[in-house]
Amino acid sequence: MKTFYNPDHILHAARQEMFRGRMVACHEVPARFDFVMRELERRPLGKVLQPSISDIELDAILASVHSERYLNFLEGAWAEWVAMDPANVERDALPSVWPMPNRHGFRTDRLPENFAARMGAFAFDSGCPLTAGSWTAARKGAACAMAAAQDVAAGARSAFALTRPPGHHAGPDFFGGYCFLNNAAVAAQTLRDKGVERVAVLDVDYHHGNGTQTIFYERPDVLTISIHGDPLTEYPYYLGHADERGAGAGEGFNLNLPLAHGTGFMPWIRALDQALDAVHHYKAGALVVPMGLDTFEGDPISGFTLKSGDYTTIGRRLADADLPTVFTFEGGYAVDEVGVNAVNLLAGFQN
Ligand code: Q9C
Ligand code: ZN
Repeated sequence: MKTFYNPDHILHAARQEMFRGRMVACHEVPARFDFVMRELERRPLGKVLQPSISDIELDAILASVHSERYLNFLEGAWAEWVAMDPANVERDALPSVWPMPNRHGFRTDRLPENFAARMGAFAFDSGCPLTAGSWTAARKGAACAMAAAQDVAAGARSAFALTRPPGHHAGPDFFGGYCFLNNAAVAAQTLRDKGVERVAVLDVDYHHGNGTQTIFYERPDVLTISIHGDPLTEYPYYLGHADERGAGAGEGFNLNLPLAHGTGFMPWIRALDQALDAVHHYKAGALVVPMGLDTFEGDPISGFTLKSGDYTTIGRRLADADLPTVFTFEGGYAVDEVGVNAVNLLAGFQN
């Protein structure tokens, strides 16, 4: 399989994230990308190349998965942050105030003019710093996802979009969980636009794919499935329960498989088989796998206990679905091992 990589990922390098009243070092660091790249050089899967996607194509696909006002906000956010206080060039931007539902709903129909207040309206946590280069890095990453999907739509068995920041927590009009633009949704929508009638997204990141679920929640043409830590105890907490099944025309086309903190490989792979049954039953024409490696036993912020060798098995099992498949790079914060685990999964798929 080809790997479409984002050389501009490095433009997104935040320093600290808010965690329980303190600023702590970011988990989502540029070295994650380097470890995957190095492992791909050691165990090649195919060509490694940059995407060639025009700005027009990219704008069109982004507009079909995110709202216009959200994209406008992200594009201008850094300039606004610095305009608010010139000293802000030294600090990453984080939200500090959020809308809460009241008797009028959320009233985000009338966005505040104040930048900090507007930022809170588009964010769901304070652990996702926005830097001077976040927009460009995320945008170029979305181009990788689009290129990978185009390659698969043109007949490739599989393709890998290697980029950061990750994407699966980004919704139609919100960022959070280290994600700004939803790369997996971009891949799924690209496959739809290229004529694949039914696309399945099977999210294997430790955290529920709340962004992807929200983007496709009312649509029957994209089946969204997520295997993740139970939101009762695990991030992102407010979405990802088993009773979320889709709505309207999308009813029955979202499947959540939450598993308890501490879950090991045997129950995890049973959930994967259940997910693959749903993909088969849906008669999907293509598969998108938001590939998080934070299910690993050594992950510093997650709670499953998968081992490096398990990722090879997962890759094989995914290949058994016998569908054209796009992989996007999502979480995985045991930095030294993330390359081996990612390439184990991809090689397991390919071999
Ligand atoms: N101190 C992805 O895996 N923070 N996002 C948890 C850690 C949020 C994970 C608290 C985790 C987001 C793409
Ligand atoms: Zn994750």
